Amino acid sequence: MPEDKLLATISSPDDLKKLTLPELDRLAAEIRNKMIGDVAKTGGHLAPSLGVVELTIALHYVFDSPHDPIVWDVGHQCYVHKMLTGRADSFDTIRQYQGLSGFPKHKESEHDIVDTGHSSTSISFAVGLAEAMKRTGQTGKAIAVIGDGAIAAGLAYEALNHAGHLKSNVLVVLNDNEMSISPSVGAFASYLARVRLDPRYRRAEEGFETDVKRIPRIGEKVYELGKHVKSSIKQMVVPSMIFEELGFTYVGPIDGHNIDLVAKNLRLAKGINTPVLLHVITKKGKGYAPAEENPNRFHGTGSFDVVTGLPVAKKDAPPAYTKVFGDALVEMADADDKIAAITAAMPSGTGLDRFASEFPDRFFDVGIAEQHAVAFASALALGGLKPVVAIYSTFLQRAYDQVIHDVCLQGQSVVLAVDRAGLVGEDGPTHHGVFDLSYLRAVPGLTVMAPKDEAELRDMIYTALRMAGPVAVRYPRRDGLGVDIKPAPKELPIGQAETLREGEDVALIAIGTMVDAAVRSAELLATHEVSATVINARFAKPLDTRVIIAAANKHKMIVTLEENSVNGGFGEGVLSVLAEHDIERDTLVLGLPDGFIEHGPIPKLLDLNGLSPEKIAASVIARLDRQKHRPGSAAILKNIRNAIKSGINGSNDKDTPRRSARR
Ligand SMILES: Cc1ncc(C[n+]2csc(CCOP(=O)(O)OP(=O)(O)O)c2C)c(N)n1
Repeated sequence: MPEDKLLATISSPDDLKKLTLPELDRLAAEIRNKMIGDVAKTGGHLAPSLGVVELTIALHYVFDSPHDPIVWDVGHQCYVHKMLTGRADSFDTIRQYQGLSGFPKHKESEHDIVDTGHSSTSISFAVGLAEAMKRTGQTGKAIAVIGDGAIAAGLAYEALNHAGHLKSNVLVVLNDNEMSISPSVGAFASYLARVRLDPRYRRAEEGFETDVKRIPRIGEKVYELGKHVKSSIKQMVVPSMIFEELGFTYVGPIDGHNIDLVAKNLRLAKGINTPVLLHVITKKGKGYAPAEENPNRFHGTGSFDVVTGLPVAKKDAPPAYTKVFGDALVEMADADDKIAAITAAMPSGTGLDRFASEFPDRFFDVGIAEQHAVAFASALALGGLKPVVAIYSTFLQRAYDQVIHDVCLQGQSVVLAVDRAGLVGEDGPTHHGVFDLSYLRAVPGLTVMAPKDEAELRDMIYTALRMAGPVAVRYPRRDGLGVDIKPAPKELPIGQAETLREGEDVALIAIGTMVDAAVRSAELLATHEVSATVINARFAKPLDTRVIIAAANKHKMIVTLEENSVNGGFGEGVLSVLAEHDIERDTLVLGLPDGFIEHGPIPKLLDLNGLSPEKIAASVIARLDRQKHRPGSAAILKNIRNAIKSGINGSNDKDTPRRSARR
């Protein structure tokens, strides 16, 4: 096992530039070793980062970050970059609460140009930076590093198209490992495979280089000058060299694990001030056998045993919501051959892998293309199928216009299975799904539901598939509560809430994950002589107006609870029902604050943001006391105030977005 001798000497990319080529190779081994050891404990995006060790070293060796801004697409492969830019010492805190983020984060380092987590934005950023730098007299080359999965998304293509038009000074490094999370799909992936394998192309490239270089004295110079000619030769022999057509000088494909070769080609690219695309071939998981053999599992892994590569055994837990969804859909599709399932490059993440293997003819992986996934689903519905699109809440944001324009305006019966709704934990602000109740509630004609437990999720999917019109079901990235799942799913009445507990003083009206929290807070409140009604709203749209009004009339206070931003969320919906009916009642809207929430364990983040049962109870009692609805002893009040104070301080850990410097 290599020691971290060389890595210990690197506190910035400048230190890297002092090393010799053999030392760079040794450094690569040290980085791999440290990354595997640390991620085995913290979990994280191991395979993508193992695949770019040499590429990252070569980039920082040749370019001057941040003068030459490097934008990492998605950002899940940035671990080596973090280690080379002064964060090797704290790398073992990655993804831990208040530790390093698992994604680029500007507040951590000036080398992290943008905070990312969603795919296919890097070329847009590189082009924008290049154009801004040009107009503000800054030198430097803007670089985007993008994978073969992410480059197939519409957004990346739009940026390539624009870069070619502007002739921007950008370098796009295409990190081609033939994998998205699962193997890359689609015609573009097949195209890249043809480029990789085309022997005519390889012969042409090697022949051009060696033939020209052999010309005595002037060979090297002609080779340099002939870079553009070389591209044209490729165009003649490789069918439709798409990047050249878009205005890029195409270089490659080259072995991305050969630091010398990558550095040489990066230097070539550095000398060209129009768009260049360098195509590097890498192996996902490179250098760690279990990750090379199973790059899908090691794309994003929990903690594991370094020797065996096996996950650290988890205690027996109820099935995750995602699994319950996947199994329910298989069961329902078995009985109804009109049901089709769609994923945007996440068959296993969304639990659709079982559906894919059992009904391959009705399963569509569209690649990282959420917009297309939703519009395509609408068309499947138009054609008579019953499409279910499973997308994480945070990634559905990208398809918002398709939800409005292509599904709801058309009134198509599409089921949006909105996974990872709520806080997601260690992936942090780019991945928390805390806006969907707000953005979906605004769409006319869309029914929006959230289950209180895994059994209700199954009922909701069943209900959604039986109703006419568009419907979204949002559920969390969490294990279920361990409730019984009845043999037959039941159809739920649309727009009807369910009362779980009757009380006198306050009504806790909760949706989704917050229903369980409300039940527990009601138990805590009872110990403080506050009797609480608990209502499972089930629907964020349509709201159960009748139940809300009755609750407001019966109780001193209405409390709404949601694992979503309070801005435009469920609670605001309830408030507008009260306002509409001229009901004046004390209200408390509990949810996530107006801010981006950092990474950390879900229970901790919930507690910090006042959404644990204890904090909910404390907030309720404090408000009741303020309103003099409850006598409240001084001691209780003091405890409550302290609890709330620490909650508020904790939740101030929110991420404040950086403002662009105005010069
Ligand atoms: C908009 C969006 N959709 C889905 C994802 C989930 N996701 C993260 S990485 C990834 C695969 C990226 O593949 P590729 O670009 O080839 O990079 P690799 O992981 O192979 O290095 C996906 C689908 C995302 N981050 N953003």
